[in-house]
Amino acid sequence: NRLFFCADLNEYFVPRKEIDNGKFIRNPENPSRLKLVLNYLQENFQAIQPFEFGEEHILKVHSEKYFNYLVKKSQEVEDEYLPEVFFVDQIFDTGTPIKKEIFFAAKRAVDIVLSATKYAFEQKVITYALTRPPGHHAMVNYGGGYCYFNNAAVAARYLEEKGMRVAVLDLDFHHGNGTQDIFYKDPNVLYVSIHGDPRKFYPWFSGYETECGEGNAYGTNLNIPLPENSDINAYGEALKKAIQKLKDFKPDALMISFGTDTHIKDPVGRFALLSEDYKTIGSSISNSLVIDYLIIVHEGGYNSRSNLVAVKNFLAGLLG
Ligand code: SP5
Ligand code: ZN
Repeated sequence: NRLFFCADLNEYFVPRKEIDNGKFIRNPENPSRLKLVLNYLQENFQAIQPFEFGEEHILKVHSEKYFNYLVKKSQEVEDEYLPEVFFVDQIFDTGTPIKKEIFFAAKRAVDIVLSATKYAFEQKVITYALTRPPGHHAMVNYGGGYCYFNNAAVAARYLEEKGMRVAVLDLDFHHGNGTQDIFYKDPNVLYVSIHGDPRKFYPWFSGYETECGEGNAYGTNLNIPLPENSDINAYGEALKKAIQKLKDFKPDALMISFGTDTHIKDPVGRFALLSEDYKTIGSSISNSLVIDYLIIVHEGGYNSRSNLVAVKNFLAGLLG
């Protein structure tokens, strides 16, 4: 088998509530959403043992100010703290509460993705990192969108420091504003994202097609927003553009930020991808790109059945 996985669902970390549309709702980012995927990976592929990495890896993408905020606030908090003033608290929404366990869980999620990345690099195999909390909304200075540390970005920087050109393809329903923020001025890391149009969907303040990168990194950021209810026809067209951009960049390593909240049955995302479409997506990627190192990082996806079937079909398409 060409695929190995590294997983930890951090089951002790369960955010309870968030504010959606002015009302308290149950926070959908919980461990049970990924349990079927974990079983599937365990039954079909070999596991990689996770290592503990130093905090310095996290500090290569996040500011000390934000890192220290998380440490301090998680030590002080009782129960669950929702940010009171966004951007004064180093958190920008109510999906991202602070609990005692959060620093440990967020650090562990980074370690899972770094372990999968190191293994892919050393063994030249494809690896899947299944963990939570997810990462792609976490910015240099702020957490948000259920994300505390940007798992994929820490791993992308780890590869970058080994001298590689790295591309991040973000297939979560939501724009990965955090990953974009972290690499916006970095010409060695390409960020490409297909997502719900931010004029209508979270994260609202970024994900527009006019955001292309800055300075000598201009052209290394590509946003492809799509309207509500986009199906595989629209999605396939977007994926073609994304793949062409990746080809032109010629990366040594590719990280896929894989969210299954693009599935029609996902309760948070608003696309209309069907289960079998994920095979098409997986095979389009592997048929058109030759890349030495490939790491898939799980992001969003809030229906445990669609998480399972999307991952299963995506890997079936990808591995051929
Ligand atoms: C990692 C990730 O997928 N984060 C997504 C964060 C989205 N948070 C805002 C969601 C608000 C959408 N409300 C949908 C109505 C469900 N009742
Ligand atoms: Zn998402």
